Amino acid sequence: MNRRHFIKNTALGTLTAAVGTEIVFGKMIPNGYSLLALQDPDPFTLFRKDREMVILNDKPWNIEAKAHLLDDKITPNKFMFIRNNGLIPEEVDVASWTLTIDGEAVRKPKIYTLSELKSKFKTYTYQLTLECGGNGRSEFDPPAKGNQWTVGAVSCAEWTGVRLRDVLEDAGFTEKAVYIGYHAADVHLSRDPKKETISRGAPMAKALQDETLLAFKMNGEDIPLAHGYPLRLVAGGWPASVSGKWIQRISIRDRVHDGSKMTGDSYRMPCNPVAPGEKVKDEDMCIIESMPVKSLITYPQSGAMIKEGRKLNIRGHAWAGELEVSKMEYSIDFGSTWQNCSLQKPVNRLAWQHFSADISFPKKGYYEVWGRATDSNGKSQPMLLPGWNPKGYLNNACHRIAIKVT
Ligand SMILES: Nc1nc2c(c(=O)[nH]1)N[C@H]1C(S)=C(S)[C@@H](COP(=O)(O)O)O[C@H]1N2
Ligand SMILES: [Mo]
Repeated sequence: MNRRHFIKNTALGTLTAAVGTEIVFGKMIPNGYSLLALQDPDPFTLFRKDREMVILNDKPWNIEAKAHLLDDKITPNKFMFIRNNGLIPEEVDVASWTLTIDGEAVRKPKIYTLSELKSKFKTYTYQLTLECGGNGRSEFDPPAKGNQWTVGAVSCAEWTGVRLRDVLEDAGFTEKAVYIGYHAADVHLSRDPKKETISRGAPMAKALQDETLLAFKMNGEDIPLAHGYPLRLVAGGWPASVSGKWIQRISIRDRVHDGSKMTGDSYRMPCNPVAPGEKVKDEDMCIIESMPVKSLITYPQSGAMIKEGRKLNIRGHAWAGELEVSKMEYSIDFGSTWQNCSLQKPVNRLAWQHFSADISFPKKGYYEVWGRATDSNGKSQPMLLPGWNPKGYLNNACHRIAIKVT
């Protein structure tokens, strides 16, 4: 056999260094072969995700759920989507982790250790809905660049932490305070330490809400690394990009925060509707704040079959950004007529609400069940698609499942 098919000594040296011990039959490694020890571990094991979760991207990691996986009232880690813009911090040292409060409008910059945060301030627990602004992007035409989320970039976990308000008030801020901006420990894809992956924020009014947390627990345990361990912002009801993970610093700004992904097309929508594909001027783009009303049928799974004469019990969740969902309906005739579902109140503000209904079908055949939520201002989900926008944000179209009555 031609020896060029085997790896060269220099390459073997590099591999040995990477593995950290002698590769005993290293000379026999076929050229181009990648050693198992140097491959990324499988993401389902690495992040403790269910194997039905869908990997949209591995650099950076972006993983979404399917509708039927989101059936739990409180989303467990294994079904929680991951949305990363950069690389997960590699070494998190909890003992030396600090949170700095600074910015133009802080009275006096202050640094807290994690244990100070936990002991100095009262702890609160809320269920909070986090939906990526790009959830549903895959349906827009012309298509928008970015992760092609279908319906699964939403979660409602139980978050425990201290109120951001209590920390900001402890540091103190002046009347100049307009906005907060976060700074996090994740690494830019280029690995350039001068580049910030994402640094977003929210107006003071949102930062000071009771439910805006600096969280250190998710569902009663340490936050999983991929979801922001050891400290993350959780601002329910707003695009989840406001909920910074791996938080190290929060700046109290005297202007609208201008960090990475606050400007241009990022998390911004045309202030007024535009035609599909139209170019939108920078000054005509507005920052996304409260997310629009939306719902998801989480049971049964699309494609389910039911015997003629039996009732189908459907269930799912509905949410409406800062608002409450006041009505949940379903249709089995492509939106011609609508019937009410029963709808629960949220356990706390900004938590999703659970709905259910028992559906009768008139005869054998193919049906679609469409779900439509209406918020407390009377706004309903659009049946098909909402307005096109350059980055494919805020697709809150009715969720639909296929049913066969046999
Ligand atoms: N530091 C940091 N925080 C971040 C992000 C990120 O890439 N880095 N992504 C944001 C976006 S766009 C979303 S949708 C949510 C996703 O949160 P999750 O991965 O815990 O579901 O985190 C937000 N916080
Ligand atoms: Mo996002």
